[in-house]
Amino acid sequence: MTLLLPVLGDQLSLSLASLRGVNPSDAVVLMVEVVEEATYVRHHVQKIALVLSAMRHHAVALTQAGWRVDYVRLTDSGNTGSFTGEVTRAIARHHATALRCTHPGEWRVLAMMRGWADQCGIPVEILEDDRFVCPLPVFNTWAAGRKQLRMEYFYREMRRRTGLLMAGDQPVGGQWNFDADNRKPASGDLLMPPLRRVPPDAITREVLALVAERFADHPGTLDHFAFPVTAAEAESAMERFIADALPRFGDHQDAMLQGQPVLWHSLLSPALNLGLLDPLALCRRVEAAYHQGHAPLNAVEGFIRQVIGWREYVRGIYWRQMPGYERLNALSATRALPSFYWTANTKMACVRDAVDQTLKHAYAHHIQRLMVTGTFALLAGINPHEVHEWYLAVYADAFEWVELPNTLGMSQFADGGLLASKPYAASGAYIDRMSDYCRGCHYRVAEKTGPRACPFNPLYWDFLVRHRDQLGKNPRLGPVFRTWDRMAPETQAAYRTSAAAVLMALDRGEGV
Ligand code: FAD
Ligand code: DLZ
Ligand code: SF4
Repeated sequence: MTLLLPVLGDQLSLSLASLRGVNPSDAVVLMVEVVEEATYVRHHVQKIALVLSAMRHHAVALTQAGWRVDYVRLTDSGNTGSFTGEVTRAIARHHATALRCTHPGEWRVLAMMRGWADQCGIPVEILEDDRFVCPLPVFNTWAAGRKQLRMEYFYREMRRRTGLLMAGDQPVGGQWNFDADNRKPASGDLLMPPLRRVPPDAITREVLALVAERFADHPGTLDHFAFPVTAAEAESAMERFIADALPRFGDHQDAMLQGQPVLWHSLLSPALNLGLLDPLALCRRVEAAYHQGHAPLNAVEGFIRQVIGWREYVRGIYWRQMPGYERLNALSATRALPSFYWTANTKMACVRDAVDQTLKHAYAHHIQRLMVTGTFALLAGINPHEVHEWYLAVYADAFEWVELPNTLGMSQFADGGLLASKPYAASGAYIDRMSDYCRGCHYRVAEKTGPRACPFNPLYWDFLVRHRDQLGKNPRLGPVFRTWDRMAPETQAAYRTSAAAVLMALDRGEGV
């Protein structure tokens, strides 16, 4: 009997469910580099390099742990280019009698796996991916019968479930959430934490050369590649984050500064999503930093909430709502994604900086994704499916289970409010408050209308008025619509004319 154990590019954990309890002498681990996974959306070159390099390092680690690993490289002759093609070839190569898989991170791949039994004629077992804190049945039980699925209540369940920052059945510090302390802007004269870069080793350098050659027409540059590609490197990146940045993570979580891509963020999402870092172990380490007096509660609680709250919650939403979720477009947004999302060629300093660093680093922090590129797309009525494909392509940490609910639900309100209680719409004043972008911008954030007005300003009002039928009854937006109603008709008309000029420029491909 030979058991074939496919391990996908984001299943790089030695304790993966499908490997546990298996005798290595009865099994072959299959890892495949396939062109379909790099091209089903045009992934950023650094993302492809990250996955392939981490896979090659993981194959070494598995071999050292006693596993027989069949590793198919992108360049191997006969490589069919798809998971199904490579699984079929491997079954024949090893005379495999059964397949044992761990639940993948994408509906598309789950559908593929479910087809393998019929296509290949051997039994396929798909085990729950227990690298997450919340098993999917637990999420579904929590969600069942609730009208609104709000993250905050789910998060409290996860605090109780894990015991993180709990004193008995009460939250440490007497509050579940310290976000009110976490909205401070930052200034360039603050001492920044040092950049946590990992220099590429020989395996990564070989992959970088391969990706440069094979995927030259994909977005992004490879020059700044510096992601951890092994569990040991991820652990050391975690320790450096805790030492240097965690204490101020909370204070400046929403801040943005020109030319500063990371600030006090952890940059750990790629390692977490590939499986190089365990989310619960990371949170326990961060909690220990609080108990040791190294980091304040607002920082530690804020960080833990992102990981056991948001990260687990969006995964639950994804699997509960798929496959239909991907096609939702509650606001009927149809405009094409502007070309500057791929080039950074825009006069809007905020969008230019966010896209430019995305192309250079395959990374932008949450507020840049949500309130700069995301809010602009929302206000401009960009087709949410195109927005989704952009986020899935350009970020090193983008896997559909986490990217789709964040983009389609949180950022674009395309699920009509299942995930967010109101759209993340904002005028330029928000970006001005939280960043230094506006100082260096062609546009003037204080101008509300006219050719030099910050485009976010007229688009904000135009968006709300365009969607008044759907949003007018939202209690959180009542005061905003009342402000609009109190405006003089000429002011309202000026907003709408300025917004129309921006939208027309987008439609004509003239850029903004
Ligand atoms: P930190 O700010 O240091 O946060 C710590 C960790 O918390 C992150 O590493 C991440 O694992 C988790 N986290 C924080 N916010 C979220 C969130 N909203 N959802 C899930 N996990 C969260 N995150 C991804 O991992 N992959 C994606 O493809 C992705 N796409 C996004 C698309 C949009 C439109 C938006 C608004 C957010 C998206 N996020 C995504 C969430 C968040 O922006 C990133 O997790 C975060 O920026 C990663 O950087 P970091 O590791 O420095 O995070
Ligand atoms: C993203 C990605 C890329 C670029 N390449 C591969 C690959 O060659 N082999 C592989 O096993 N996985 C790759 N991945 C990750 C998969 O796309 C990911 O496992 C699925 O989308 C499920 O989340
Ligand atoms: Fe962005 Fe408007 Fe500020 Fe320019 S003025 S940086 S477009 S918010």
